[in-house]
Amino acid sequence: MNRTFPKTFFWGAASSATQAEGRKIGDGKGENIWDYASKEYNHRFYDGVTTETTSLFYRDYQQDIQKMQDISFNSFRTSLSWSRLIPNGTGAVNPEAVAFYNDMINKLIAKGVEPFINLYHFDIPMVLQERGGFENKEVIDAYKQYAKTCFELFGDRVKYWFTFNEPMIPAEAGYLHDRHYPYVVDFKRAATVLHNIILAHCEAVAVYRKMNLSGKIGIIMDVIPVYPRSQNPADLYAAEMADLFYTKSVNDAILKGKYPERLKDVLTEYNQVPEVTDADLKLIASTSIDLLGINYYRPRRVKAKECVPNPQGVFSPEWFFDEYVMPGRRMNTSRGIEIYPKGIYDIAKKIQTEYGNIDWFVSENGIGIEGEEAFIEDGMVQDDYRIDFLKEHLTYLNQAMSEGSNCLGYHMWTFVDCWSWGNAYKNRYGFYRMDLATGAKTIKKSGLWFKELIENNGFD
Ligand code: BGP
Repeated sequence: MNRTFPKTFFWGAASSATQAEGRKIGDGKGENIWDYASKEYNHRFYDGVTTETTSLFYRDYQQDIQKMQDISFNSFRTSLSWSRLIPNGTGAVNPEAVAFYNDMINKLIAKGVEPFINLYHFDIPMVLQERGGFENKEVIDAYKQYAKTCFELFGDRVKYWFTFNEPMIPAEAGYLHDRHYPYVVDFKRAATVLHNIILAHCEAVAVYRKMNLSGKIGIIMDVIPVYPRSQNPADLYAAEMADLFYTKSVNDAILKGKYPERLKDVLTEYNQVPEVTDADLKLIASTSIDLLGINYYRPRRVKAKECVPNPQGVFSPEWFFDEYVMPGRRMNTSRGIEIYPKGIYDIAKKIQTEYGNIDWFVSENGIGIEGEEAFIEDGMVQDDYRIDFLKEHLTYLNQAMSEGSNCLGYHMWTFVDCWSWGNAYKNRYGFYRMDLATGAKTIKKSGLWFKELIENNGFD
């Protein structure tokens, strides 16, 4: 084997409740913003496909967990659905949800698949969104109670907990870029949501620490490494700003316990500082995590802003930089993003040099492809492009590890093709193909390759 990994390395895939579970009549699940928005704003969703069309994990989880064992996973990340567990956001717990998650966790452990459990994957209960969502500080308390309930119910068996998936996204996509419900476009409100999500993370970590459970707790971040077009000061400034707003803001708060001074300066200059109290800053400063998940899909190529933004318009990080597609780069045309395997190495190095070389793992990485049915031969998707994608990224990851990066595992997005927030089932990501008409789940060539990789703990 040219590339080998430590014996304890976690191999598996990631998924999330809303994207995979689906519902059953009478299962007691409450509505979350996606159930609501995909119905009420149906035109915004690809082909109008709602959260009702999923890969049916709620129904099939026992067979699905068997499938994980079939391809030798030793770990799997998914999220708990807040609106399934506590349908009104606060208060009574749904017994069917408790039974389901208990059995899911027990079955995973029985099959040798370590459950990595995330508490929140973009899916706030609708009743709490109606009370202002994460703009309202009371929701932090509701989240804290929800986290406590989860730790009490499952903390004896779950050893790897995550408070949020991609904390930036609900703020950015929901309050600035008009992609997620409630479709607001207002920087200060977005910053408030992000700040409150960070506080909710800190509160959940504090609850977990207080309970003296034996596991680890962390958070999952989306990191888009930024590359300037040139070393010219204007391009470098653009890159600095893109990184500051979209990555450093959250990373520093979570991993260094404070927001970057530079961010404060810029926001003060533009009168965009959200309300932040001394108690908030103290809480952030006193919180530390055990394990970091990193979702990596693409780089951000950045150049100096070409047009001066309208000062009357909505303030945005995009006032400071333009993104561009670098000529000659390999693109995933289904998603319109560059494929840049070295990005994973650059992230690992940054964690090593700037963030104390904390234990981390790749919590998502993958390639979404439109029209995968065209690659079916002999009943199997021949996804050699996915195998190449995996090999290239794992090669860079392996190199970073050989240089001292504390990476503990790799989870591909995703296990079975699942529903996506933006494109429903257009782009397929899974090791297993989901046939939406029949509900059949069939392994792809990449799934077989991954099994071999896990069994050899490496590849050539
Ligand atoms: C990540 C999300 C996942 C998943 C993935 C694929 O950012 O955490 O939930 O959706 O992106 O992206 P998309 O669904 O947009 O193709």
